[in-house]
Amino acid sequence: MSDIIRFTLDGEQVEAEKGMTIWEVANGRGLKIPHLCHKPQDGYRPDGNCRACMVEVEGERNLVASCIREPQDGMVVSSASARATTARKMVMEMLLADQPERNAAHDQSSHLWDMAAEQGVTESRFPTLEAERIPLLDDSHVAMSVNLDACIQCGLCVRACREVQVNDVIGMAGRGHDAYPVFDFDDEMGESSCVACGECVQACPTGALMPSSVMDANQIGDSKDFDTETKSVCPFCGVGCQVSIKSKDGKVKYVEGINGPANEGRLCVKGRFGMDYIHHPHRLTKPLIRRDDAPEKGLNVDPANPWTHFREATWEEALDKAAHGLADLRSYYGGASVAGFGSAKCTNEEAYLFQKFIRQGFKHNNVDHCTRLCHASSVAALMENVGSGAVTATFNEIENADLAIVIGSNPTENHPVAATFFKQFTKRGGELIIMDPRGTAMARHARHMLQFRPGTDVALLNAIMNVIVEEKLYDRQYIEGFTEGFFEFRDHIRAFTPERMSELCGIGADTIRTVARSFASAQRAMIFWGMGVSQHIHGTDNARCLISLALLCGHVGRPGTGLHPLRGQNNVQGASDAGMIPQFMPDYQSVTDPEVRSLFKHIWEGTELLEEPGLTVVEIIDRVYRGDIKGMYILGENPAMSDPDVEHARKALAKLNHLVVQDIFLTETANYADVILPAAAMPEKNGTVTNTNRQVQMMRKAVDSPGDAREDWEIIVDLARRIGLDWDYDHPSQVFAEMKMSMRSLHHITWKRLEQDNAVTYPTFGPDDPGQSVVFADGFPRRAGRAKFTPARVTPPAEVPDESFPMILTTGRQLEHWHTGSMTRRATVLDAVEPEANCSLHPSTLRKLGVEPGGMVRLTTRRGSVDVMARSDRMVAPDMVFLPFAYVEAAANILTNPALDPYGKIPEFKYSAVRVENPLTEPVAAE
Ligand SMILES: Nc1nc2c(c(=O)[nH]1)N[C@H]1C(S)=C(S)[C@@H](COP(=O)(O)OP(=O)(O)OC[C@H]3O[C@@H](n4cnc5c(=O)[nH]c(N)nc54)[C@H](O)[C@@H]3O)O[C@H]1N2
Ligand SMILES: Nc1nc2c(c(=O)[nH]1)N[C@H]1C(S)=C(S)[C@@H](COP(=O)(O)OP(=O)(O)OC[C@H]3O[C@@H](n4cnc5c(=O)[nH]c(N)nc54)[C@H](O)[C@@H]3O)O[C@H]1N2
Ligand SMILES: [Mo]
Repeated sequence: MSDIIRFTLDGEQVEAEKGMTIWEVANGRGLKIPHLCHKPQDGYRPDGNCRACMVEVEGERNLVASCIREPQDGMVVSSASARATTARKMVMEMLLADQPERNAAHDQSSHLWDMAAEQGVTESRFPTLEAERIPLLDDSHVAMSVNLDACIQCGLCVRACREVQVNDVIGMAGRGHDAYPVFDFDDEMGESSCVACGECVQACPTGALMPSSVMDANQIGDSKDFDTETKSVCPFCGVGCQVSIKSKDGKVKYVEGINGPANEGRLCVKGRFGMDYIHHPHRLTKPLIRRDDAPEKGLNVDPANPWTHFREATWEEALDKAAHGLADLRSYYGGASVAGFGSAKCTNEEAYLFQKFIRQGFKHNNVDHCTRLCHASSVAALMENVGSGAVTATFNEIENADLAIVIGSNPTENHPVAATFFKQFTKRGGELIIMDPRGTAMARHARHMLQFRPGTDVALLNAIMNVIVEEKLYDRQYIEGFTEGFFEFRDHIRAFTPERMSELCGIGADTIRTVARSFASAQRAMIFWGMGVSQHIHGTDNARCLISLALLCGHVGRPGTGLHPLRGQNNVQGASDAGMIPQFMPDYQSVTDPEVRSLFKHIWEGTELLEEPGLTVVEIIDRVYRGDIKGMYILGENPAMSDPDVEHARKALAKLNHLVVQDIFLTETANYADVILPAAAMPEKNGTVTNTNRQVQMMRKAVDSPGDAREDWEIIVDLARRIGLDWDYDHPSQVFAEMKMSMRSLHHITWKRLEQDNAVTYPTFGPDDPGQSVVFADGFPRRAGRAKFTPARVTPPAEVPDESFPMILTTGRQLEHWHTGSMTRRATVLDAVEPEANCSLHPSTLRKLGVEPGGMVRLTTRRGSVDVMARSDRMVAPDMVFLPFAYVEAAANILTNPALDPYGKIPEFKYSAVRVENPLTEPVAAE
């Protein structure tokens, strides 16, 4: 049978591919058949329930819904017959009968009214709904307005919530004409378990669900009331969702997801409702210089009233002062007296310029950024054993997998859009295995939830691999063809029996065996991991285990298989690729390699580079503390909040002779600055960013930056000229062109191509290849093309609980807040949803403490103490406390341990010994 169907549509012979609907064929030919219950552009399958798209088929008594009907050979379809058009108009009129008056429509430009207008329908002849049946308006949610009087029961919101985002909050209640969407727990959205992804708002065709930001007091809004629409990339996490930013009069009005390769139209609460941080009155609008009569450095400066500490300056004066301060230190003490922290919140071009600024300007490699606190250990292990630090497969490849492990990662909060794909995978029958000391929202979707003891990843993973080796479940052919070091590894792993490891990690030997067998027998399996793996003094060992596990079973290099450390910041992959790391030049080319240095000497016009690798984030702060480093340039990072043992870091910052901070807000770090340079935020600038999937994407300016704030790259260039570098860039595209000279990953990726396609995955093999979502099918970028098994031993955390500090403190994140809170605590919706510093403890622990949920607890470690509100959470083990690090008033990093992993140089953010007290009574002992 042929896959092409030939039929007649409105008198013309047309062809359709098998599986297409009549509506799709018509739409492809430019015919406009109304449609309401499906959204082809966002990938919502048609439902056939709204009857707005009826057409006539010769020989059939009833009209058919063209959105679900597939044509057959020889069929004669008429979309424009009198019968079809009349019927469609009738449907439209019936729908409109129950709508609010046209001039009171909640969305003046709703898809429904557009569709009606296209058919010449402006009002309805049918009686309107009886007043008592009109559902109430619900403005209980800060971000979304619910006006069910405009609901046409199309069910798109339910599908958005259940099928696309898999949040399962919205359902339909009632029957027939009285069926309306309802929210779980309560009829009010604001009281439900809704996570405010807003997918339903984006899906709703009538204005029944709208972003509150476009509504007036009478619940009238207009989704087309904007003057520019900019396609860009979300500035928050490493998923790299493509967004359409609708703005009016220089302000963001609302944001929608568009069809990027990673997000396929979806967004989370931050991307959709969190962009207004850029309009906060605290934005830096003028360069600031510390006053000569300022109080001592580091006191809390009020961002709204910094005038006792800082004064405004012109750009000329501020740039001169910033640059000369650094250059003077260079001439008195040598280049190594100055170090730089760059930003993963800036573009690739800015990251490249920043590392070049330090390397060329100060002739050393003391340049690093937040990747050090993040996946440095994962990257160390990947470079060592796979030969490349990036993911081997995009997260979307989970579509092709039949099993996935998610370990030490909380994607529903931290990579929420990736999480939607993970949840969909389980709905299709995929086997999800979660390994995490804390229960996560994803656990509900998992086949196995291994809630093991924190810090015992090596024990657990080695036990799993022990089973695979002992039971010979490994993929011998793969191991022979693509790996090295197997025999040593096999001997090493023998000692780690499930029984012995079970005592350490707390997971039963049987469960370990079951999981090992499942992973080994899966056809295609992926491993995703996060900070729970990397942020330990044995983070590199943890990642080595995950790599070995995948190699053992050959789960790399094929569709639906792979290693995927979920990258954190929106551009941490790109910033690392661009060389903002002390041991690597762009594209992970080692500074110790003379050929690499000579390549850059050539590109950077004679610059001699130092072969000694530079210092990492925590090492730099230590040198500052000791007085060896006297000047710093900190771009878009907030170490006074994000570094471990932050009191120490703050003391260090206070000692600097000269600190230049370039940010969009007056951060805790800026409290220590001598000069503060106001930068444009991501939605205010142009450039490329690279997400966790290796997708290089075009970020575009949607609105002007406030006051005199300037794009980061321009500021870096101006500073470079002032420290004597002969730089000449007028546009980020020129920087991108220079990056291509040394970066193979950008082969076949041009600025022009990105402008056109918005995204290209690297590596790409040609101008028409969208890029490789899976790599290493034919071997690895290592010696002889082989990946390596590196055995890992069990190492205890640097600081274990004892009598004085009997519990375990773990730190991390929450859905609504971004890291140090500088952005999200200034985003209206996000701050309203999560306004107060909090920690989470098991209900039994709270009971012992005599603290009610919502009451205060005191957390004390060897480094400091904070008082913070406590929530009751059964997901947290009874001997643990979870504390997010977004809140300055209870800064988690006052408590954390700065001990480092020897390879990745990452601190142990995930494990400190802590004492938890009721500030009103005495300490509690551990279980
Ligand atoms: N909303 C939001 N999203 C974010 C961010 C944000 O600040 N806010 N930040 C972004 C960044 S930069 C990053 S790096 C990512 C981080 O994303 P994740 O890696 O998901 O971040 P965390 O919440 O720090 O920790 C993840 C998990 O590690 C677990 N864990 C703790 N100790 C251990 C252990 O010993 N072993 C194991 N296996 N697990 C453990 C915790 O219980 C937690 O579930 O998120 C990104 N996305
Ligand atoms: N206790 C604890 N500490 C941690 C972690 C943990 O899990 N627990 N996680 C660690 C991890 S994984 C990470 S990645 C780090 C993150 O640590 P940081 O990178 O220091 O944290 P952010 O708050 O993301 O800082 C970004 C800064 O950039 C600014 N910014 C935003 N956009 C722009 C822009 O366009 N231009 C400029 N110039 N500035 C901009 C913001 O205002 C903010 O001050 O924190 C680490 N610290
Ligand atoms: Mo991170």
